[in-house]
Amino acid sequence: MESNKQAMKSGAKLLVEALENQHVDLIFGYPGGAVLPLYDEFYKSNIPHILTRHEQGAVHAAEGYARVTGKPGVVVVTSGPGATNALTGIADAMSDSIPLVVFTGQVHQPGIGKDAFQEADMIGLTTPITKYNYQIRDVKELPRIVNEAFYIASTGRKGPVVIDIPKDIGILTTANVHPIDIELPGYHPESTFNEDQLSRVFQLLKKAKKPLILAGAGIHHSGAVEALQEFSQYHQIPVLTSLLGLGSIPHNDLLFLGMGGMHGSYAANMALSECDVLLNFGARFDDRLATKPTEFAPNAAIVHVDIDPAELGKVIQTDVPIHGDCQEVLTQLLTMQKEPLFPQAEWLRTSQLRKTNYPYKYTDSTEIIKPQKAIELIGEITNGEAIVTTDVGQHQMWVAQFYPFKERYQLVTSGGLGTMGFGIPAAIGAQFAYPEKLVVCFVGDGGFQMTNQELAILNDYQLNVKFIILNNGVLGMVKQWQEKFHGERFSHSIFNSQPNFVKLADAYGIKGIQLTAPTTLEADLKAIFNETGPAVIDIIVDSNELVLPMVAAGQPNHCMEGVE
Ligand SMILES: Cc1ncc(C[n+]2csc(CCOP(=O)(O)OP(=O)(O)O)c2C)c(N)n1
Repeated sequence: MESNKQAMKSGAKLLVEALENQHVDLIFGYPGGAVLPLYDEFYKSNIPHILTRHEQGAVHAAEGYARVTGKPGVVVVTSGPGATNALTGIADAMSDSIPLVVFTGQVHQPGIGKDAFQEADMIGLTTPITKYNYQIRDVKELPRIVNEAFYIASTGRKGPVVIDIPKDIGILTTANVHPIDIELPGYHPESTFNEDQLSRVFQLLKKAKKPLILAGAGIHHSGAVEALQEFSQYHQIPVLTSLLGLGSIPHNDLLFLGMGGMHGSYAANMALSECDVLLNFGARFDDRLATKPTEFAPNAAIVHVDIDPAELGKVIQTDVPIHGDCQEVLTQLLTMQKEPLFPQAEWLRTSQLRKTNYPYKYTDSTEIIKPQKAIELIGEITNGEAIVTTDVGQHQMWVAQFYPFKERYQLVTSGGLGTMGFGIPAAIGAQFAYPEKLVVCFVGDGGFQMTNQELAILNDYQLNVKFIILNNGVLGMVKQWQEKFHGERFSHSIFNSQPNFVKLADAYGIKGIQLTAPTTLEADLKAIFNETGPAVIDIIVDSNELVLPMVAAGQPNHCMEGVE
């Protein structure tokens, strides 16, 4: 006799099925008591799971994966300390609008709120640093919640979603799953712009003598790179980017003026202070870019396109606020355009001349390796085609200035939160996403010591990641600020000793090498990059080097120090 009884399934089984439905092809995580039922099910599943060595590493690795694919990264951590270790990565993803779905374990339901072993209030802790969060209280809800979480993480302004799963939910079984259609009445991720607003953009551009485009991360997130390039090309409008917008236009494109802001190029910052129309596509006027909001682009009518309406007018008064996905807006602008709007060449010529006459520069030396030189050489050796991850500090800014980015998603860096410890695990995540590509991670000697335990994964999987430690023996960016703004009182920014990074690499089963000679640097780097597989390259660099130009915090963009 045929039975029409549905099979009973545990919460853990339902979770794996829900992940399969979402085509999840990788999980980063770290087990523990509260998630053991889930891990038991992972054991039987075909979805690969990467065991990181710390939960912070798991989240940054998932971010690396998400930042180069655009797909949500998936993380599983246990309750209490496992979950709190994940907070930095979650906040990092929130700050840069990176799609993540993070499953945190929770104590069993009767123990919640009773200080049970390894309990932490993940809803309370993650509410300000997630796009949304859930705690599952009924096993039947699990498939719907997982589907919603993926939808929320990857639509509109992307971001991290946390799902807190009490241990008993993983074990409890059910035959009946609640309907899983997504119904989120309060959630409207779609664009709401209209044609009148776009007509206003053309009206402004028609009158403009000095139009300028600012390309932010929204260009990458929405897949608008081609549309941006076509639009700027057609009308011959110069483009600057934010840090996270790098790669939206190739570094050697004549229209590209460089990155703007605190350590941006002279050409980009001068263009910002002189333009008469500024079209901002998907940048959030961060204070590292809009260094003095009250004097930002003072002569310009400002158009701001953003998928998050809360961004419009948040920092800078905007003449034409457009709530929209950058790709949709640019595509529509392309269909509406008639004649090229900007046939006069004076503004473009001035901007380009500034780019040629005032490039990022440094004084090379035969005595000591200059960090900028190392980055330049690696840019040449990799033909500007590596996926580049950075940590946070001076090296991050030099990479932004000197690595010749060409493409969407090529730079993986912690922009908004500025998280040291990000670079190593993010490189690992990016490499899992694109095993055939070379990944180069630039990291300072400070940041390297925050998450270097993740090197263990390199040995497990023989990933093709080259870690470049730009080793200046100091917390370079902190020391730079102390030099400029704290009377050269280098309070706790100089390391008394450093581990032997080559031996450390060796301990993790990875090739390690130290480079100290400027004269053989190029040949040494070529030899290392000729071999595939992981390597840690400890480059001893000048500790007195500054990141220039520099606009001091609170100064307007044109007040750049270090431009000659
Ligand atoms: C987790 C964390 N702690 C502290 C800081 C503050 N901070 C910003 S840059 C920096 C120095 C980084 O030094 P290093 O990693 O050696 O890189 P460098 O600046 O020398 O290139 C510090 C401490 C931070 N961004 N993140």
